[in-house]
Amino acid sequence: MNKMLAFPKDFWWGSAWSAEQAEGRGETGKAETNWEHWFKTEPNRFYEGVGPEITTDHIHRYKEDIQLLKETGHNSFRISISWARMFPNGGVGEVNDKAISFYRDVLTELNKNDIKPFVNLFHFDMPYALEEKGGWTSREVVEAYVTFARTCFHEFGDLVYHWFTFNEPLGPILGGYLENFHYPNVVDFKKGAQAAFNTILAHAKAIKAFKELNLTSKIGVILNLSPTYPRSQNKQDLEAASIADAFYVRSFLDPMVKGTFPKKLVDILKNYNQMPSYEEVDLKIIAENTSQILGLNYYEPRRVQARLTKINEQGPFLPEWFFELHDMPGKRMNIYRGWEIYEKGIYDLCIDIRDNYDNIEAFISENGMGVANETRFMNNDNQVNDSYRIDFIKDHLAYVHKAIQEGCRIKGYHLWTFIDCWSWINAYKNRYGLVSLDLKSQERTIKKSGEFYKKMSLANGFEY
Ligand code: BGP
Repeated sequence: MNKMLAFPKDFWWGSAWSAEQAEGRGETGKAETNWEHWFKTEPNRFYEGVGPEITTDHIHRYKEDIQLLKETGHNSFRISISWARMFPNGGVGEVNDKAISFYRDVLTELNKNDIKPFVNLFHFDMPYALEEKGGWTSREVVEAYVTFARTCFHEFGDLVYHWFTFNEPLGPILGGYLENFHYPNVVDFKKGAQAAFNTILAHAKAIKAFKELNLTSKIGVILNLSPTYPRSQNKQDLEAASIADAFYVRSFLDPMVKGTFPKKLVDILKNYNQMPSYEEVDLKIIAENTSQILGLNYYEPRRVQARLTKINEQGPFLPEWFFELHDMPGKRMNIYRGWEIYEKGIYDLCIDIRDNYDNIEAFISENGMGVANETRFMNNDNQVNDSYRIDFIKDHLAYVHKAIQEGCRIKGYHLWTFIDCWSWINAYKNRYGLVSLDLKSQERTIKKSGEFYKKMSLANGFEY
């Protein structure tokens, strides 16, 4: 028999998206972003040649959209603030009054509707002029980011519930400096390590600036943390998994939450001459300014085995010198996105945070299922009958519920995403929303999952 899974009082039911993926250019003035620039120079990299200018057009429709947030049961919602909109002169200089008005309007409207605004500062997009200066490898960019952050705290601090410095800081490092799915798309580990270090420093400096303002909200970071599973319990596989975990999980989690760097990772970087440059004072700033709240993005696990094939150590240094990904037979896939579906991963992740990170206050900040050609599942009323997404949400939430029962401080669940929105490189291929979007008419229609989400939020739980 089904039983009711009830969540703690005031649980945050919501979803997330980002400025570049949802807003559209609008008329406020905005610097060219790294993504806009990349699209201009290499449009063929983007699915069906669709770039970031074709969006959900939230900038013109935010009032209507906030009503849809209500209708889909949101009591909280994460947006990001566009750095390029706030500082249209290449990310520095005069702040843009029109951008301030736009974001203040959105945040006021959210509060008026009892939807707690969660605001993130960096979600992959930066003014292209700063990217040209070296992006995150440049100290100048770190300082420009801290000015951007301080300006946002100052202008919007009275309207924001919780702040986040970065969304998935690993993404731009992996994609930009190792794996070719993010600007500047080069293969250069050492540059990537420098960009990662500077990102961690920027996070700490933004927290320092935040604390100086004595706001009542909290500030933290949103990390994509795929739990790492070894193929077997043999020594070589365990060691391979532990190295992969150091590169991809502890690399940001440790410094951004604990203020320290994982020894295993530092030792490898030293041995292979891949250390970034830094000053002693940076380490002090990082140690003293850690996250007060942690967002957990979870999509799929990372399965790892010891290297079977020998690596050419003459080529550029790569984390994969030390492990291989393991293609586990029988794993369940979301074939559209090519990601494994493994619900228990979300539970293992929560337990890791409980046991190894002082049980810091946390929430699931992204989790979701991207599906191609969703119009296939439309009924006669143009409504997408996405029962697969409802099952996906329930199966993951059941594990979140179990983690909470076992003492994890998980305060909410945010789905990726609200209305189908543009995605990095994949454009509109995979749809994730609770609300579907007709790209031509811009018409929004609540999917079955949106109706379910409202019911679940009102009941503060669901039958399972
Ligand atoms: C996360 C990002 C989101 C979103 C999501 C879905 O990593 O924070 O911005 O895009 O993944 O991924 P994708 O759009 O690539 O399918």
